[in-house]
Amino acid sequence: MLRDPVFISDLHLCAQRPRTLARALAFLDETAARHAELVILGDLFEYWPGDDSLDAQTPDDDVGRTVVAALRRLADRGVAVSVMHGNRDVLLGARFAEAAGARLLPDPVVEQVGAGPVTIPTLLSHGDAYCTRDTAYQQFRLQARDPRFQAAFLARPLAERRALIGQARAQSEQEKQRLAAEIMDVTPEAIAQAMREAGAAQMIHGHTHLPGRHAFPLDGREAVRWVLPDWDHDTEPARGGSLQVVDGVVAPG
Ligand SMILES: [Mn+2]
Repeated sequence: MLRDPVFISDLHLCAQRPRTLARALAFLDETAARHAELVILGDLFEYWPGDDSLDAQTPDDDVGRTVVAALRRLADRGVAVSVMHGNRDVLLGARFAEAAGARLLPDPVVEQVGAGPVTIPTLLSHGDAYCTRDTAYQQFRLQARDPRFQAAFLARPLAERRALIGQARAQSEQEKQRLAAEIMDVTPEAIAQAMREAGAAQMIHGHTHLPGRHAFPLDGREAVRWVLPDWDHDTEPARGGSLQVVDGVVAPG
């Protein structure tokens, strides 16, 4: 049950985007005063090389510690903080969660979402699993989420992991330019199947950076899929934002 939640995703926080970080920290502070629950649906960080980065000294590690401390302050003020893995921070682990005072959410997960007596079963996901037309990415995704692969990766020295992630990020930037926009969006059939299996007529996800509300028929009733915006306050025009629940209905925050 998520009571009076606010949802965000795809902040891609890193030292290279100081204004986005500042905006995110201000948002977290405001959230404590306005909401009972904060739900982060993936890609809070631009990349996460492992929880041992909390002991390391690059500018990105400073960002990691700063954000963990901000989440911890929220938790200490009574806000329930939930974090789902994105494709970029799939290695957020138990130590991160404990330091941040957060619980890690599985992907996908169905939660009762509401802000009053009315709650609606809602499918929550980062969203990348439904971009099924990008078959090369789906293969990579399976590997990146395989516990044995993760253990082997985390056994490498931190500097080496950082370098490998840097290569993967550069490669994925190139891929994005090559692939048609349609391939990088979710597949409607994959969404319909996931919502049907979950018994949910409402869904919230991020990942695609295509914020919006999509209403469509699903087994004879109306289903609604909300897509969260990504955040970037270091380029013009600045973008970002959240979703909340007003009178039992999801609405832009
Ligand atoms: Mn993503």
